[in-house]
Amino acid sequence: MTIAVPSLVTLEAAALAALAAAPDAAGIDDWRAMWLGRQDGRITGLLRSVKDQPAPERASFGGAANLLKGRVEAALAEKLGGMKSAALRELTTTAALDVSLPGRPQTIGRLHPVTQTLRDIIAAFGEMGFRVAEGPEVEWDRYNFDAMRIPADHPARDMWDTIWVDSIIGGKRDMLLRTHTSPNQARVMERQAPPIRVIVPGKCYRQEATDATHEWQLTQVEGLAVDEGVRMSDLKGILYEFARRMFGPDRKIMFHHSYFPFVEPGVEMAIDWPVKQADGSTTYKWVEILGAGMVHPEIIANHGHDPKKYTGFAFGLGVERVALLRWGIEDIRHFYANDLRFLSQF
Ligand code: FA5
Repeated sequence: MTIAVPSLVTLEAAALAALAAAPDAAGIDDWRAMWLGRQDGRITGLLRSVKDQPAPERASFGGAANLLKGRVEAALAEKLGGMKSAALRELTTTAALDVSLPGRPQTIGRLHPVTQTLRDIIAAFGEMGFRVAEGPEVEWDRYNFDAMRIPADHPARDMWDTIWVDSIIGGKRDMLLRTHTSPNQARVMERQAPPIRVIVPGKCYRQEATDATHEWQLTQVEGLAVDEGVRMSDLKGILYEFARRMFGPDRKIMFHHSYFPFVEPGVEMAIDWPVKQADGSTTYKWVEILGAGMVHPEIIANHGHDPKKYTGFAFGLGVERVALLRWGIEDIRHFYANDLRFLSQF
């Protein structure tokens, strides 16, 4: 069979017209079988007939037939693409699933503001040469109180009323949730000879009524430095440098005398606390952030070191109070209320 070039043009026009008329996917399948089917497809047949052409025309005929097939296949691909986007458009306008709706964003967690503050405190003292030590949250009475010069009948125990663990030895309650990190002064001095320069961060617990600056659970950072020639001025210098790093150079600091049985002399440090009022104004108040002082010589001696040779300072810093002051928060109780609207601001 020989087919003249004008017949090729007619054939192509017929194929394209039939393709354009195919209404849907099933129509396209029928079209494909009729024109490109392996067995009886008309274009397939056309290509098969190349070999039957007279030798001089065979090459040009084959080339024309292949080009025709290529154009028809391109038209098919275009038609299929058009149908796909039409189907998608239809889906986005009529289906219940709105595929144009953005996906749910993944929420990324962050560090709790008290953890952020604790890390900054550790970094500040780390740069001043303090290494980190740890001690137990459930503590023996003898470390929490006795080692700190607070015997059973001492009125200072009232300041640190606490939560006792149900353990009684020799008719006496002997284990508690520690009220402060100070027992670690004794624990560190027992283990290590001077020079000592450590901080001990950790949770503490107190059975007390809560208010804007008091929680029943709190985080403290104990500081302890023991060496030859350690003086009160060293303590003051370290604490002023800490406050400068934490709050910047412009915050006001107050240092005043205080009493703790385990130091002599004892002091407290307070920082000005700006709190925004409902009318837009700001009020300032002093908020105590730490107790401190020179380690009592008796405690140095009781834990294996010569108090004539060594002196030391210690401090106990409240981490939630530092966080409160740093961001101007009006109530310490927000930190543990587990309200993400508050916590995600930091
Ligand atoms: C003590 O706990 C002493 N151990 C501190 C100390 C250490 C003194 C070494 C001398 C030498 P105080 O009870 O004042 O002291 O607590 C220390 C700090 O913990 C306070 O300044 C405050 O910042 C924080 N703090 C105390 N009680 C609470 C509370 N209920 N809620 C939040 N923070 C508190």
